[in-house]
Amino acid sequence: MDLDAFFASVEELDNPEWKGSPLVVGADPKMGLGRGVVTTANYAARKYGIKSAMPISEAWRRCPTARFVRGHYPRYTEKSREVFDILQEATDVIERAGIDEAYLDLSDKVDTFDEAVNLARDFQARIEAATGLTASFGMATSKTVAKIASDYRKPRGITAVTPGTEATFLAPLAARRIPGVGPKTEARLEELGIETCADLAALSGTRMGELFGSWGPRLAELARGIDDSPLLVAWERKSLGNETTYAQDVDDPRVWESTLNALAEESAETLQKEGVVARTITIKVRVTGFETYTRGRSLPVPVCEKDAIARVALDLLRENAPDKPVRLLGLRLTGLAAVVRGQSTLRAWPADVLGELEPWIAPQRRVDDW
Ligand code: TTP
Ligand code: MG
Repeated sequence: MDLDAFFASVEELDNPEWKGSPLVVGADPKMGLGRGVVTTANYAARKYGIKSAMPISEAWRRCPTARFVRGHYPRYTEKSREVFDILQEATDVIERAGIDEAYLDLSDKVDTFDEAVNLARDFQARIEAATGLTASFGMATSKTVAKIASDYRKPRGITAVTPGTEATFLAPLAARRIPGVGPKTEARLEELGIETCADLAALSGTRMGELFGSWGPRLAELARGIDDSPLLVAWERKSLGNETTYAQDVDDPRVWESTLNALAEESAETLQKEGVVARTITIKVRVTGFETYTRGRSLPVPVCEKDAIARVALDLLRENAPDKPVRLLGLRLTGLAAVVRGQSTLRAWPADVLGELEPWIAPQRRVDDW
């Protein structure tokens, strides 16, 4: 499930007189001189080619008469929760994949794809009646294909990709639609003249490895609709982590780094023992004089490997390098999810994919509930 033009739809809901005319949620366009980007746009604004992540100045040039509004995030969170409550009534095997998207495992609820389509219609009606928002659904045998299918006929779309037809469904679609393909891979695809999933699927695993490194063979499988990644459902614990206090304040960055590495290793061990993955990584730094700050980053793909956790932690530390000796370093993981019905073990995502998927999540924010 993925909600249609989510933030813009909430704005229309709260301001019914805006409905149907172009609406852009994002930075202030300042008559075309504004900086910042489009967060999302309603479907009327998309007719002008306005889309998420486009510079706000370009959106303004494309449609100066559009209504431009700043986002109201607490309200979006509230509406998101209302939608998830409805989905939760039907199944508890549900992965919350973002503020407006979720994966539901319906294997125990339906026997055929026809029944799944009926269930999706039912969900759509209940969501719209209860929240005033519209949603699109994709049904398939895997998360990747279901996600692409949910986007296939928006808004209010329902698309079922029956077993065995995955590769045929994907074949004509743009390769960049594959979840995990970010700006870096997209540029590489363009360079190589690869446009569709069929183009990608035609390449051998070996060739894909040569072209895209460790992510290549996986990308080729995804392009054929092969994906055994399991659902990740919320875990009972909210966070885990640990911290180290130095006997004497330390001003050597190499020591800080080895501390964070050790903390990452401990956390990774716990995660793996419990079969859990984490989406958000936060570091805590206390410098001489007890001044303390935390910095966190959310990843688009939850992780459980030591290297991935350490890499984010070290990046956060380097970007916020302490200017005084350090008394304490901590590492905390939140957004914890358990792997359901292990169809497979979790795949280790290559570091370049983790890095490249990051952009739209605000790269830095304070995490207050350490
Ligand atoms: P999406 O589901 O990608 O977009 P959408 O719901 O607005 O439109 P669609 O009908 O195509 O699904 O993202 C959900 C919300 O997340 C979106 O309303 C705004 C926010 N968002 C960002 O903040 N930055 C981004 O780059 C994107 C793509 C979305
Ligand atoms: Mg959406």
